[in-house]
Amino acid sequence: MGITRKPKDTLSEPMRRPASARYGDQAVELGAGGETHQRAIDDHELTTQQGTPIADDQNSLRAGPRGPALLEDFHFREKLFHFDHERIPERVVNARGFGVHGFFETYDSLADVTSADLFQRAGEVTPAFVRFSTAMGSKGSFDLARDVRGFAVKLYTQRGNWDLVGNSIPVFFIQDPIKFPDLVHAAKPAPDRDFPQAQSAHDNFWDFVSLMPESMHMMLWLMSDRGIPRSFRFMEGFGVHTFRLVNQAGASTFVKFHWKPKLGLQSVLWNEAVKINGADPDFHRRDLWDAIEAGDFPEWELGMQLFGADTAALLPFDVLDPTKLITEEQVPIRRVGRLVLDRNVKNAFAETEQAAFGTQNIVPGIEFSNDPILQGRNFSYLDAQVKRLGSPNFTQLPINAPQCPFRHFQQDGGMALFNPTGRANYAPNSWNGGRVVAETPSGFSSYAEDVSGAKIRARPESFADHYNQARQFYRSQTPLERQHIAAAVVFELSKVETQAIRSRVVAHLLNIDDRLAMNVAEGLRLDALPAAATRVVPERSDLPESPSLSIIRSVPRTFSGRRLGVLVTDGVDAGFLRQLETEFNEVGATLELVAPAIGGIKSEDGAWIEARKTLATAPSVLFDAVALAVAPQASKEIAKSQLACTFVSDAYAHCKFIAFTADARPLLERALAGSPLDGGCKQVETSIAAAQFAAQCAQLRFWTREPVLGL
Ligand code: HDE
Repeated sequence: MGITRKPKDTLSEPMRRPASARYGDQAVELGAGGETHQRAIDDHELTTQQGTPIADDQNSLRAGPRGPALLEDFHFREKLFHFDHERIPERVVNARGFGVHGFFETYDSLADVTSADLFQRAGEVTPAFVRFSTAMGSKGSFDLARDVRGFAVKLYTQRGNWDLVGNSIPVFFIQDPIKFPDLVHAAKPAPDRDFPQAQSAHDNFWDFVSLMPESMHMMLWLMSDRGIPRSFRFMEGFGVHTFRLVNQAGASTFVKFHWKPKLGLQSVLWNEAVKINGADPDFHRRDLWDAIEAGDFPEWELGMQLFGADTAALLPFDVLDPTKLITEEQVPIRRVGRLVLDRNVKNAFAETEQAAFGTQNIVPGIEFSNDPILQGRNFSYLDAQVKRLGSPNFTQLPINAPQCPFRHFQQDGGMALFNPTGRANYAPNSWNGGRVVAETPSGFSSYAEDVSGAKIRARPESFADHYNQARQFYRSQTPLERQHIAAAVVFELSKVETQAIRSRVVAHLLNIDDRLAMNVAEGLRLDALPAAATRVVPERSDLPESPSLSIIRSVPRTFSGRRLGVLVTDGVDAGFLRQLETEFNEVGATLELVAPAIGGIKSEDGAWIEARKTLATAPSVLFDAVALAVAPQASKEIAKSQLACTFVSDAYAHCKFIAFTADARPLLERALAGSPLDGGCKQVETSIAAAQFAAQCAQLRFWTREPVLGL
């Protein structure tokens, strides 16, 4: 037997320990082991979940300071128990989301087409909650994935909650909901290796879509710049499906919903997206959070494409087919109101994570069409919420509860907060002196559409055209945008390991556009073009280009809401910085100083200027345009900085407008390694030049540079 040594409970020679400490700006008390204690002031006592005040939140209860834990420590047990249950399942799709509050304001009464209460009175204001998301990535993935963005809007109307659970792309991959699990399985990480995360650039995704030609149209949208928006604030939203509006008289009008951003459309370049994901994986959510905190509230207009059954019959595609859109030229968009997002959440879990959207949440005056995907979704969302939130009472959570009166006899279940009071929990009943909770004629009643048919599993023949609208989309793009699409397909397929899948995709592209197919085939170095995929519906030549499908053709010509990144050095002219700021604030943009170190810089006149960003934390991919405010004494030094060079060369490669002071020339020369200072680069030293530069930035990108770069 060895000798056991009794552990010492106290140090043999006690040290005199201070009872309090100062850590920078914070004064704290110290415990026997040197641990931090803070004391509650006023009514800020820490309590258990049961409300019992707590004296020590730093040490669990033990038998002696170095002894084992004691079972009766209810405070410790409660903390760990609750912590162990903090996570709920993330959404099976659209897991990574960002929610904000706002309101919807109706422009004019739409009583002619719908009895929906929120559209009856001009100026009516309806509270709103919006959750933006990526579709495929996990909750912890990055914002700049190439993906469709979810655009889910909950409108708390006076006649119930209306959820318009839309996307940033107006068409969908599949035509029948029975394929949704397959689509999502194929797009998510492969089951054996559990990668890649938040990416469509892998074999399974392209294998699936290349066997499902109905997905070609949305695939092109995804490969276009629409798949990598610059910010939630600069993207459109779409209800995707055809819905139905019904007025007081019971007349029906079909409708497609659109959200049009007031700041216009803007996307990033793929090379930029890849770098943003590293520099700031939260780029989109931070952008929206910052804009709202700064009082720069983003707005969208709600647009409606309204059409009757007669028009629907004349359109080139079946309006029930969610892989097709109706161009704005075919059915104009009527702008009916505005959505303003003006309040960040106070708690992301309580509001954003617990927000439960559902396509089935509609209000009297708005109804479904028979779009099979919409019908399938109506079935799916309730299940998804119960799985995530754990109880059918998720509708009682503040973020989900209606803001109008609601009465029903659903009762009990986990976490029931508002069970019916009184004796009646069924209908009909005769309690309450005859003032019973009962039906109302103005309540929701389904549009009495004539429906009949054999019980079959069949796809309508009118859904069989898989290529013509994809071509219309492609042909509506500018040459640069077409090139971006080809480059994106080449990128994605270059990550596909199976040659047969790559070639299969090209076989489909041949049915969309020969030039596109050839460019992709060349980009992949296919040794021979495959035969075009079999097509069921012949090519048609009567689908004109639709300019509104292109981002560049509908560029907003404003720098409002955008950000200028200003690289600053010691010795910079503070007056010049003020000029720049004035000019950019004038056009509604913000300016961010990027210094060599976080503390800031000393200006020419000796004044200290604080910087919130450094060259290491804020590469130029985080800005829409850049300025190089280099002082004479820093000219040589900054040109030696690799970070500064990348700041400049990236901005140049991403076709951004670049303003610079004369002393930034050595930096430009080194960074651009012989590339010319083109029309997108402007020497700026005076207020006039600053104003001109701000005006030039309204073009958002100096696109003429891109072909020269030969990316
Ligand atoms: Fe969804 N979808 N979806 N979806 N979807 C979900 O609901 C589903 C579809 C969309 O911010 C889930 O709460 C099926 C189209 C958004 O919380 C789930 C089908 C469009 C969001 C579900 C579709 C969408 C979801 C997962 C094919 C654009 C996020 C968790 C029949 C018009 C909402 C959840 C939020 C979320 C099912 C197709 C948009 C599983 C079965 C088309 C924006 O219920």
